[in-house]
Amino acid sequence: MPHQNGPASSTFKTPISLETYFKELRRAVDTELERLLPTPPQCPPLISEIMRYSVFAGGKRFRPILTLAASQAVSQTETILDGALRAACAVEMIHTYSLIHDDLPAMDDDTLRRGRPTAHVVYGEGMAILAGDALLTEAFNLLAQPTEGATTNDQSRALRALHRIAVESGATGMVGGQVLDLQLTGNPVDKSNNEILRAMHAKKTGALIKAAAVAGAIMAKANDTTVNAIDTYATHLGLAFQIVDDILDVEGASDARGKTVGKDAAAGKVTYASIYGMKESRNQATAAVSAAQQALDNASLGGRLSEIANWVLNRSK
Ligand code: GRG
Repeated sequence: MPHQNGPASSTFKTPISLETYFKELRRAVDTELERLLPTPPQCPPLISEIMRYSVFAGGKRFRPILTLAASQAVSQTETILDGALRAACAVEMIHTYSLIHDDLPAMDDDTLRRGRPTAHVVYGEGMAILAGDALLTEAFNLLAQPTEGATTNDQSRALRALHRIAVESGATGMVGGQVLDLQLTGNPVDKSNNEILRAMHAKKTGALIKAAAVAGAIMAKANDTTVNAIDTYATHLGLAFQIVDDILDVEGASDARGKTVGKDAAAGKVTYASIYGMKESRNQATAAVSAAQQALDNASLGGRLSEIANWVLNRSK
């Protein structure tokens, strides 16, 4: 898969399986994250170690893969654009920070994440909080800093992507969703009140997934109509991702998922599974994926985005 700076120019290659495609993109993201994460002597060795401990613990890299796939769908090539790769890494840093903080005793109090003891278990709460803070800040540094050879247009696209990522990550997005989650825990809503459940999930999980896809589209020079189509696709995709996550928390296995399963019910969490049951939850996930596919069809967007939507529905971890 070519990896280049500047406008995309490569042509389609022999199709590879989705699994191989994921593997290749994961490798590209991991290599870039390794290169970009701060190292001593620029920062204390310990913060560099904790950031790497959590980032390289073996996540699926779903969000950065989505960023790259969205940029490829827009550019109509399988080229990995440097700008899209930077946005992909920024999104993964924010996602990892959110997991570190979510696992803290003050929040979900989890001891297992990505198959490893959580950061606060290994390094203590203070250091885990700081590693999360550092990842969040580094994500913003990544897209705000001027890159070699970048034009004014490249920089203004990076700023637009950064703005969108900020809106979807903060109080109006993921942080807001986490607030609703904490407020709702132990105060279950019922079916008649499902708007609250939807709003919580749209913000807590959906917002960053949406930002991931939209940032990829922006970095590939999508026009506003295409950005809106990707936005609609990713909104439905984020909902499906969360519903399936709720299902897997009931049906999945801890070793496959690399995190404690069954915790939602034990903690009195409001989930799709607890309100609708498994069958109706699965129906709703299927409907959300169909709506995501429809958004792609309406905008004649090809590439891997449709396969990714099907993967979300059928994933087991
Ligand atoms: C602390 C501000 C703040 C937000 C936390 C991410 C999050 C918000 C909470 C995590 C709780 C949770 C299980 C949410 C369900 C969806 C989700 C984000 C799952 C984890 O994402 P994956 O499955 O994880 O992509 P990997 O490890 O593969 O990257």
